[in-house]
Amino acid sequence: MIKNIKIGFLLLTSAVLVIAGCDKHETMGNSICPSGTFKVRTPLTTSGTTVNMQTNKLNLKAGFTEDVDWKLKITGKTSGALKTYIGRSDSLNIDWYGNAETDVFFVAEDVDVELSFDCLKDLTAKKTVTLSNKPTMQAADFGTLFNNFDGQGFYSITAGWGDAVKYELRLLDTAMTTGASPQGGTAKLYSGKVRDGVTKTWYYGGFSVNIAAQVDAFIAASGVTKLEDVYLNMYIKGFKTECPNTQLNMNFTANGVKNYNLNVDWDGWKMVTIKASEFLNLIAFNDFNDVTELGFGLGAGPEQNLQSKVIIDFMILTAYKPYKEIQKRNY
Ligand SMILES: [Ca+2]
Repeated sequence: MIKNIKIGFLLLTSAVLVIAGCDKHETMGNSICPSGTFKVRTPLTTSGTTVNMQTNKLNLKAGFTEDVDWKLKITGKTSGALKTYIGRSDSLNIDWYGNAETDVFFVAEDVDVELSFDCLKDLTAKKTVTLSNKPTMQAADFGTLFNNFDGQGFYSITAGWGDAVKYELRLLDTAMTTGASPQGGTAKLYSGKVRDGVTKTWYYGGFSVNIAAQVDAFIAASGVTKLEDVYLNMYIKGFKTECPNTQLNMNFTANGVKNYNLNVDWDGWKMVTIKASEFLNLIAFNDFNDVTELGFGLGAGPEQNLQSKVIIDFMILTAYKPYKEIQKRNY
């Protein structure tokens, strides 16, 4: 943590220096480029050439003879996922847990690790590391995962769905070869379509998932129970063009039910984050500890329709901040 603060301070310092360095007509203060005697004291090293990112982190180290502006870039050769660290110091020692700064996540793949310096292009160093498994420590570290539909997490439907006489209903795992979730692999499809093809409707059906164990795990890890500190994050794929007016209802059940209606008025994947306190209460409850179920309802809104469809993936609870903000941490 101290290291992160230090890196943050160094970044700020470098930003000021970079701004100062933009004036080409005058030299103000010290140059950001290292001196002529600058050398790489310890070349870039990785903690392994093959790392199981389900059980391990990747450590990256290098040392220099003086403070220098450096950039360390990790690129997934298959996924295209990216993580960048920048700093100004005379050494670096980074533990990477596999998180990405992009919407695309790292998978089991080779990654390029590239260390470069602003003023010294010829000193760029590159290593390739094989991730023998898709990184998963990030999920545990960043929040409590309900499910990614790829074998991690927990998802048990306790009740419901809809009227199969009136509606053609689908609730299934879908392994997507094209247009896959940013989180990858399999995702969960919910769709409903009126069978007579003409009678528009408000609602196709709903069901609940028992999340008592995840709520316990989340509270044990974060200590958070206030609804305003709890964030529900998930990737949702919208089909605005194919199924306009799709509405997804989400609800938390404790000793009452709180609802959130989301109009899925976009095409493609998007990460949606909703604070638990933004769920409206039918019967008030204020302690997240009491929550036992997460429900989903598939309906229409703001107008009735003939067909609704969403695909969801990577439902994760986070404390204090949305997942996207936490994901940017300097791990
Ligand atoms: Ca998935």
